[in-house]
Amino acid sequence: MSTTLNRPDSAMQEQKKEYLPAGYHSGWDGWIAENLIKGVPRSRVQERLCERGFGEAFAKGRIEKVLSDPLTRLARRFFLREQKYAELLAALSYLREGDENAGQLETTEALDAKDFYDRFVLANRPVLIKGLVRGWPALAKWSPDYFLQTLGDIPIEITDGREADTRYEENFQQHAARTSLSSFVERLKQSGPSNNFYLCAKNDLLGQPKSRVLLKDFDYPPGYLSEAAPKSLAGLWVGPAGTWTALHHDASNILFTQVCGTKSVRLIAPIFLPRVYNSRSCWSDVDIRALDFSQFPLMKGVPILEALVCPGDALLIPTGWCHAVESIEPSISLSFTNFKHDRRAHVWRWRPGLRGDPHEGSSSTNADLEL
Ligand SMILES: O=C(O)CCC(=O)C(=O)O
Repeated sequence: MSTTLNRPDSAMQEQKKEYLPAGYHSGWDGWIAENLIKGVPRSRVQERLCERGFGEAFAKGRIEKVLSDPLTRLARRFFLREQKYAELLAALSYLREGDENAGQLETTEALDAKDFYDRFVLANRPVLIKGLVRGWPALAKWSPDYFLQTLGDIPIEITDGREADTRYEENFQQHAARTSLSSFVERLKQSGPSNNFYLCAKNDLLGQPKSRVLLKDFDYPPGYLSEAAPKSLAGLWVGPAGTWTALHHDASNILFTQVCGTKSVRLIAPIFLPRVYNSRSCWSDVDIRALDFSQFPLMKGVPILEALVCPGDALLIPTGWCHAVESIEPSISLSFTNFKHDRRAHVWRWRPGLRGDPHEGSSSTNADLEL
């Protein structure tokens, strides 16, 4: 039997050459889809096609064809939903902009765990708690040399070659580099201010068996964090002055503590997310150190809070708050996400998994679309 006879009718039909009028190229299909997805009435789209010299029947048919594509319908549904939330956040952000306290970071010398949760964590407000962890032995003991003496010359993973790549944060995997603790320590000693290499929280140094000894040098501030979480899950950051973690948001609350050196943390509330050009995953396109309003006009008026986090200080970076972190001095920090309340109250996801199977006879996009 020949393969041609085996081929289903639909496949044979797909092979038929489609009639397209002169001047109609594939870009027009994309143009139709984009307009329909954004909610332009189909009559307006048809009108424009006719103005461009395409016949009415052809224009109508082409719009139907694009509309019947499940991807167009799916994109329209997502676009409308996103538009709604983005508009709401933008409106709230302009309200907040008018609040004269919006740029003020609350700083306190003492805060008990109840107030920490009631006034800040649950209110999604950042707070700098001066000296919260000043009693940690780590403050007196830790330095790159101390790590080397204590752990020996173990293999570690750092990020390297960051200065040659403006997207070093997203391209994290490409910058992950194996090295030895002794080389890293030597490099830190030789280095002036640099953003080229950095031992970032994903390094798992504290997870290594030899590092157990370091875990004795810090404790969770009483009542602040869940004791059920092993201390080895804390994020360890070690780098020279000049490291720069670009503006991004995380998907949980963070208690950010400073062991050595000073860091500057800039913070932007989550309602400003539609105005920070968060075009890639959790990253913003904006360089908050050198704001360019001609390139990023929506940033005008966005309140930016700034915290100088010194050894012994702790900063609550509440969930969803964008932040950018600069080391003013050679620095060691620890960050924690094991908050005491229900994870649903602060851990969120923006990359959903595979959706459930479709029901027979349904299209994945047959929801209430008003097209
Ligand atoms: O300390 C840094 O460089 C970055 C810290 C940070 O962004 C975080 O803990 O989410």
